[in-house]
Amino acid sequence: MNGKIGLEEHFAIPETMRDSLGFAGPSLMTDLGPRLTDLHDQRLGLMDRYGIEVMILSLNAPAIQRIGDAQHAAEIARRANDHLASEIAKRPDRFRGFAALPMQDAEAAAAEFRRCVQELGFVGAMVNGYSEVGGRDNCVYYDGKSYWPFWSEVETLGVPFYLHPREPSQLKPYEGHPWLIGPAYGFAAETGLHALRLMGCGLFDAYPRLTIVIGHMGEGLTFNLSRIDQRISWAPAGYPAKRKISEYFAQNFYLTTSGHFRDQALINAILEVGADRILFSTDYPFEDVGEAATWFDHASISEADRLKIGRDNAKRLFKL
Ligand code: GRE
Ligand code: ZN
Repeated sequence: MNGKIGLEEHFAIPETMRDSLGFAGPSLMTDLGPRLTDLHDQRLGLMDRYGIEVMILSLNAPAIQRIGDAQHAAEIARRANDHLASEIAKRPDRFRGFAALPMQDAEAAAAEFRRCVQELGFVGAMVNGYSEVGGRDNCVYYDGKSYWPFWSEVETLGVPFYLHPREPSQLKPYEGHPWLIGPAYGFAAETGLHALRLMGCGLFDAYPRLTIVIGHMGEGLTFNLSRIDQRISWAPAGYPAKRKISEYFAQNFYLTTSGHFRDQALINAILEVGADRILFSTDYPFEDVGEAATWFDHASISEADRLKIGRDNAKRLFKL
């Protein structure tokens, strides 16, 4: 399929490059750096070859979210966003941008998001999970009340917020099993939990027009929605939100195919949330564009759904 749009597609700046190395496979390590910084050479070539018209670019992970000092986080986020804007300006027909946000300070994050949308023309934000505020022993999630004014601003801006994975905040359960921590499992467990916190705290009752995007075919949530809905009714301390998790998931969330190239998983997602809420992505350069695109182009779904997931949903959601 030609004309695909991808939206979990990463780049790095020198200040954030090393963040990605710990989780990349050995075959990636040697040229991950150049692949993260290059936009116009190898990356554009792969896009041409595999029918990707536009990539919405985002900073690598955890990057800004790992910086304990809020002011430093704001400074690096601004640098990354300005760099991205200047690169997009060279090929506005092929690249768009997601803002990196210094979530360590909710007010600064809202201000940077506004600047990125209104002045740099970005089409949303991508945030890499919880933020370390002051250090690793203070990992902050965004369902907290201090973030609600931030979410109000996001709703007003009217653009999506992509919640991207990072390693789990609590590593004790992974002790002795470091293979579980990264993209194999820990990323999805961490990100799925964060998404559930946002849904269950009532955030979408207060801001019903918020749009959250999650990657990796929904970080495991589509498979579990039904059981979560059923058993929340047993929660001894009650459940603070007004509606079922599956209702928020259907109305406030989109998911992408990033890094999860499997018909069975895609068809499960289509059955749970419908093809209108799923968007193609690769997760370049951690994943192979050719593998992602070749799988998607031949996945056992209808051609109508392929067009929606590959292109039309993104065009509508990001007003491209
Ligand atoms: C990702 O962006 O999802 C990612 C990383 C590092 C390793 C694997 C991976 O940031 O999928
Ligand atoms: Zn990613």
